[in-house]
Parts: sequence; structure tokens; C-alpha cells
Amino acid sequence: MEEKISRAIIQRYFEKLQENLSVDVVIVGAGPSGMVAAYDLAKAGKSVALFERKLAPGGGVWGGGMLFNEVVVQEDTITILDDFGVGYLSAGDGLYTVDSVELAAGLTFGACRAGASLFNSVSVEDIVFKEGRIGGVVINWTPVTRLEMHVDPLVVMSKVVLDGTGHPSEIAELATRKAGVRIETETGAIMGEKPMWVESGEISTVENTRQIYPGLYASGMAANNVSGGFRMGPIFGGMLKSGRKVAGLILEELIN
Ligand code: 48H
Repeated sequence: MEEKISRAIIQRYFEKLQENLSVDVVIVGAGPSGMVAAYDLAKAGKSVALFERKLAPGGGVWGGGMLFNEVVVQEDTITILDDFGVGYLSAGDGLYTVDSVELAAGLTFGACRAGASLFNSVSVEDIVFKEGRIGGVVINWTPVTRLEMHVDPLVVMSKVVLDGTGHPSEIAELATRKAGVRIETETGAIMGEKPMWVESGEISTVENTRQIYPGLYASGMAANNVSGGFRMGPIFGGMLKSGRKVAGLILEELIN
């Protein structure tokens, strides 16, 4: 029995990893925007590999506002919550509260059930940059990167990479710093997140969700950091809408 358990895990994990060595879409970061995008893309029949640095997917959702484990969403994102079967309560003025633990767990479950392959505790440490296009990601175990062990990584190829890494926009940062490319912003560089302005940040997050370089898209707070939008605190409608928007844009590219 002891041997069977270990064998089953090893066999299935390596099958899963092999199936994901070349995919339609790599999503870096299992935050809310990345997981909505993963859900929509997988539902549309695309192969999706989702890499999350931490043990638990969910990004900034879990902690709610200042560790009070509730977040707020607006009326026009309720349909996305319904897709995932996540509950909500009216807070008046078109705002709703959502239990942040239920939201993080619900988004994770939804993305996985839709068919996305989620690899947790895996960090994306570099990009594949070939013939003027981002063509995949370079991965390693998070403990390896945290301990700064000198261990060479593995590579996953994809038609498209989505930067869903949140505030630091790590993939856009790698593209500009290491590949030296100009990205789709006013300056050609990462413009940097601005301070708090909820209404503006919510709108600009969705507006700034787009392709920023051939093969590379940005969503959520990464899109905001790339294009210099305001932050918005623990309101998550913009993140959910950003995930839905970027999935639509990627599908358009993959179909054409
Ligand atoms: C693998 C990585 C890597 C890497 C990072 O920050 P997130 O929750 O992402 P979003 O943009 O979907 O949501 C943002 C939201 O949570 C937020 O921060 C808000 C609304 N802030 C407002 C405010 O005012 O502060 O998740 C990103 C995920 C995290 O889980 C990271 O661990 C992961 O990406 N990640 N995974 N390889 N190189 N970098």
C-alpha cells in the first residue's frame, strides 16, 4: 500500500507535467484575475498551465481588507461569482461582500474543474524570448528559488503568456529588463502603480488589461503596474473583470 500511494502520485504528477510542457496559454500567478482567465480559457477548450509561487492559490484574496476576511465587489461582477458558484451579500449602493476564503477557494476550484492545470509552489523565474516574441516561461520550485540554490530550471512553451503576478508585474519586468524590449505603454517601460483612488483604479485595471508585447498579456494589478493605474484596495470587481477581458483577448488571438 505504501508503495502504491507514492507510485500513483509520482505517475500522475509527471503525466500532468508532460502534458503541460507545451500549451496554448501559460498563466503566471493564481490570483483572482489569473484564475478567472484560466477558467474562461479552459472552458473554451484551450490548454492552460497556471503557475503559482505560493503553496496556496488565491493571491491577495485570502486576507480580505487588513486581514478581515471579507472583500467587496460591484453589481456588474456578480455574474462572474455566479459562474464559480461563490456566494455574496448585498452591502447597499450596488456593493456586495464576499467571504474572501470562499472566493479564493471557489476561484481555485472553478479554474481546476474547468480544466486548467494548476502547479503550486512553482515560481516563474524567467521567460523564453525568441524571434521577437515571448514564447514560454522558465520554472523552478519555489523552495529552490527561495533558498537561492544553484539549480537549473525547466521550460514550458506556450503560444501566449499572461502576466497575472499582481503588484510587481514580474513577467513584464523580465521582458523589459532582460529582453530589453519596449512594451505597449506610453513610455515603452513599466510606468509603476499610483496611490489609492478606488473608482479610477477599478476602471483603469480593466482598460489596461491587454497585450503588452507579442506573446505577452497583462491582467489585474500587473496590468495596473505596467500602465501606471491607481490602486483600489480590497475591492475585487476590477480583478475579476480583468481576467474575463484578457481571456477574451487571448481567445481572439488564438482563433485568428
Ligand atoms: C509564480 C507568481 C510569480 C512568479 C507572483 O496579486 P494577485 O492576487 O493578482 P491579481 O492581480 O489577480 O489581484 C490583485 C489583488 O489581489 C490585489 O492585490 C489588489 C486588489 N490590491 C489592491 C491594493 O490596493 O493593494 O496574485 C498574484 C499571484 C500571487 O499568488 C503570487 O504568489 C503569484 O501571482 N506570483 N507565481 N511565479 N514569478 N509572481
